[in-house]
Amino acid sequence: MAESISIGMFGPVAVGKTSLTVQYVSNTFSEMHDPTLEDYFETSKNIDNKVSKMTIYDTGGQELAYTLLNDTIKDSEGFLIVYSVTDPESYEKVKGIHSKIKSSKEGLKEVPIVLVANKIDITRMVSTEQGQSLAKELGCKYMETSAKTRVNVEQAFAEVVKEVRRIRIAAAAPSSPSSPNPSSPSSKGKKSCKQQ
Ligand SMILES: Nc1nc2c(ncn2[C@@H]2O[C@H](COP(=O)(O)OP(=O)(O)O)[C@@H](O)[C@H]2O)c(=O)[nH]1
Ligand SMILES: [Mg+2]
Repeated sequence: MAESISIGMFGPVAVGKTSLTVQYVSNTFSEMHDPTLEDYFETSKNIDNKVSKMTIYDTGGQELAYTLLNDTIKDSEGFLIVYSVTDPESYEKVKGIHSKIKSSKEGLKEVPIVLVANKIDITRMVSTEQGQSLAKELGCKYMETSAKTRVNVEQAFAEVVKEVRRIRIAAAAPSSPSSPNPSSPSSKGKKSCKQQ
């Protein structure tokens, strides 16, 4: 039976959120940029031999319109936080976006989040090491992509689906043997989204 997963695309403006989504869903790329475009996309993908019916919410140019972002955060189970390796300012904004998502999902032990460094087909101003260390600090998976050449686009979305699955299983079996503390299900403390 197919599973349903909703994914939110977050990140500053012009980093490639729409391009990654459109490349993933329709195998196309456009040089055109409409910063206000806001939409959701539906697709079915086979990931690790299991079909996932995905709804992908693409956030637009309303970086500061937090009520709108809040609604999308609530509707999403997994998240891609995207920055551009050509734009150090976008890298600097990741932490704020991450904490916004985490605080909206405060009741959850873990949140499936993948940090995505996009536009690796052009000259870099943010290194792989910077990306990896930020992902480690935030407790997220890390992927480097190009929405233009399709490098790692499938993999980035597959990674968040795998995180959603892992965390669903962990939440359904709170007292599994891998859990070091049997009383942990009742603890309401905030945890990082993924222990590396
Ligand atoms: N070279 C290159 N350009 C990209 C890439 N991803 C997006 N772009 C371009 O960057 C601009 C902004 O992309 P868009 O997807 O609209 O960004 P958004 O505001 O985050 O949704 C557009 O002109 C895209 O064509 C990429 O991986 N490589
Ligand atoms: Mg967009």
